[in-house]
Amino acid sequence: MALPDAGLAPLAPAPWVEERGATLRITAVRTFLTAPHGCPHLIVRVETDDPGLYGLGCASDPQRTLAVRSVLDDYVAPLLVGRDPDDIEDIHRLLLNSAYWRGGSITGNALGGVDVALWDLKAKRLGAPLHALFGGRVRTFAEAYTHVDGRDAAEIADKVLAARERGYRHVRIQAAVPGADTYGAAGGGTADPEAVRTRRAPWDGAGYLRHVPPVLTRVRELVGDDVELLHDVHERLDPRQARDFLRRIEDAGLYFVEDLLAPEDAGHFKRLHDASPVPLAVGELFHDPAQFTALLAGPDIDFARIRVPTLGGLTPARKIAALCELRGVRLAPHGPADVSPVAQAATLAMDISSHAFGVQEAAVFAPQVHEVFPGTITVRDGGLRPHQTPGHGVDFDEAAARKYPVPEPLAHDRWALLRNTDGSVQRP
Ligand code: GCO
Ligand code: MG
Repeated sequence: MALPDAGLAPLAPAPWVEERGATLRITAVRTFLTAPHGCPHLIVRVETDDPGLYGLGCASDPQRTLAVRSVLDDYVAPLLVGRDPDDIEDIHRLLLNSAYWRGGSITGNALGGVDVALWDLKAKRLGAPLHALFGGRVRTFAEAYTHVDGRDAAEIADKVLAARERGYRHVRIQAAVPGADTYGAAGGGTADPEAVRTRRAPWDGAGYLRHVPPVLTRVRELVGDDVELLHDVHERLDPRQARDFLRRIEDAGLYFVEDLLAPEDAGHFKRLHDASPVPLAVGELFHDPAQFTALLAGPDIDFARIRVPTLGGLTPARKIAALCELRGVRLAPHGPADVSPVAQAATLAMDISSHAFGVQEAAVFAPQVHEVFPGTITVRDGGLRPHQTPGHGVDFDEAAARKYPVPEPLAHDRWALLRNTDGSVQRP
């Protein structure tokens, strides 16, 4: 698709463009697909008429990668070429409105990729690390958490203690339910890779309620109190089961339990939050800031699991972070391997400059990811530390990226195959 010539007036010029006269102009919005560790990443590069000055963002949605790329290539890029990259707030709202029917994760990730790239560009232009534009640091590092899972409490506890040895003070623990598909744990308790790939094991909600709480409690007994334990329910319980689960896990002393309910059942959080001392975290599935503001009014949650690309970038994410600070809710941004090192560094700029920050989910990236994304930030002593270089500090090596094409078929059935024991489909 041919982009408008940079010399052309932008399709949607800002009314103040004449006042300001000649400034930096966006000459191209380019997208790149790469999968250095198997998970598809969609990277956005906003280029300008200052050679060598560009911004990088991440629009990675492993479930709808090509749709997000089309939004960027076919709809967003033509609206941005010729515009001044400085007008981040104006561009964010203009792009949101340009779709008319606003919102959704595909639009969110597309706008998120552009938004992070524009913030990166602005910081580079000013010669400052990105967090300096957000009011500067309020902490030395951002506490990070890692994932462990296992088939029984002893195996999980050993992995928690090993993670503690590596410096982590926060560890997410997932327990396999024998014979059932369990999120984040060893393939539903089966060693059969084909059974894991085809998700032959069903989700068994009653079995999860019986099996997992005593395992979580036993892990706490085995590892002691010198480590924070987290658990992700992954939106698989209904409100009645969720109430029961909270009661059963009280003695595990969890730092938070995540996605206890699906976004569709978020109206039940208030009752659960009022009835239980167990801290609640939710939000990786939220693509509209209004989903957070509804829960922050109470507040009916304890942690906001913001996924910066999906929410539309740092512009909306930082507004939710500010509201969290004012409402006494903590940030626990999403950051597994489907969030690229570009998005992780951008999220870290928010974490390090927000008083609301609590803990950052931190993927452990394979060496080939570092090759594609020079400057990838890794966890050290249980925390993440931002670069002091201009921008978010992570670059993108196009040649290296081409070595890791996205595997076909891109449409995958990972979440479509999951069913309950009665054969009905189950949420991911
Ligand atoms: C988490 C998330 C992920 C999601 C993944 C979907 O808490 O890290 O639940 O594991 O499953 O991001 O693409
Ligand atoms: Mg999760």
